[in-house]
Amino acid sequence: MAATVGQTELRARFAVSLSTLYGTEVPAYTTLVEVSQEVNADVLAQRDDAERLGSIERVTAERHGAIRIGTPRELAEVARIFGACGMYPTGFYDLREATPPIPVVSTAFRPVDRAELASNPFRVFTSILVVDDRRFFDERTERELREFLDARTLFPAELLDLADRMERDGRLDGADADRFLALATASFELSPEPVDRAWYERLESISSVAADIGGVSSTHINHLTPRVLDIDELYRRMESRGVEMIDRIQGPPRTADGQPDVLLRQTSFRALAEPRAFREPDGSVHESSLRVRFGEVEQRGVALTPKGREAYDAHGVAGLPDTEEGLDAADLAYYVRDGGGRGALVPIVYEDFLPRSAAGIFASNLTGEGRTDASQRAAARDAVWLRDVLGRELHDPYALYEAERGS
Ligand code: OOG
Ligand code: NI
Repeated sequence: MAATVGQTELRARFAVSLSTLYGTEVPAYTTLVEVSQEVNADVLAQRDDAERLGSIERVTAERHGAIRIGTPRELAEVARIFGACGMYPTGFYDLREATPPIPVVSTAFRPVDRAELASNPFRVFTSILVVDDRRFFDERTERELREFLDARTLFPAELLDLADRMERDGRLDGADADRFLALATASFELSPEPVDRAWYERLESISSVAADIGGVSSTHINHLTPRVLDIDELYRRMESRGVEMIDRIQGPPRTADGQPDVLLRQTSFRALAEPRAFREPDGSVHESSLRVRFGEVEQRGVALTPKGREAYDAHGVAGLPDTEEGLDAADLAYYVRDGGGRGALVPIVYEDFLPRSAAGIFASNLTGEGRTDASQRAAARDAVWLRDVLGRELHDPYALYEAERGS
């Protein structure tokens, strides 16, 4: 019998395949991965507790990607492709509430079981444009956006069929798995198709994220993010290699030695100018460039309970005790008791995203402030809307952490 491929292996290979693609498209990403691995090797050599928040195998393979899409149909298709890889929609983020506001709502596709996360935690932050939000788009722009988006096909039928078979059977034979990976990876490649300049610029004057989604006829990975065990050290080493980083690390500040890391810290290098073809109003095609895609890196800490998160949102880390025992005793962070005895605690790593940091990541790479009219009507979007569009369960991150803690 020919070897078959299961969902865990497919997910791991998908992460590698996208990483290889992105490295050829955005070479500075490869530098980021190399420097992350150097930092991780150094931390592993220096600190006994280096693997407390995940094995070095997990952390070395760990990536998250970000994609941006336009319609409910596209979102439902993406859910099938990621579903084939054992990645399920988790969490609802409304970036329209951010400063500056971004006309998208988002979820993250990721494994939800601890064993699957340990094998390969690949996750993809996925944003969908809210075309009917009048604060961004007037009636005419909404209509034109819908027309443009409805006319495009992001994912070939063959890919979606393979995805459905994988989800149904839990396995694909080797050749089908190869085909799935080739088609899925190609779907997220930057397209050489010329961009209609007038249309793109019209959207860009409203929001550069809207232009990145609705101004082009395909989707692409916006960034890919390795995980690092010391993000401050990573930041210094990237700058000393001459890679210009955004001016800060998003999320909680660095903690003192021995103090627990919480949630998620992230930083990125600035979007680079990439050559893109543009079609001018007179029909001629010219090579120009766009700054849209970048590289990001992250350091993960313990997941906070709703109560811990409330304290963090109100007062930052100053609102939290500075020991694991303190966090656990006040039920502010998630730990499981180590079966090995003596009541030792094992932290449950934060597997999700932070809307404020996400907004910062979006904002740091916008080409302009954009234009909104706060007096106009917002479009209703919430977790229930998202679940209905997905046609599948939308996982609640807190429920997953609670279940794992066994409380
Ligand atoms: C997504 C930004 C959010 C993160 O790590 O918080 C994100 C995007 O730029 O499309 O990836
Ligand atoms: Ni990201």
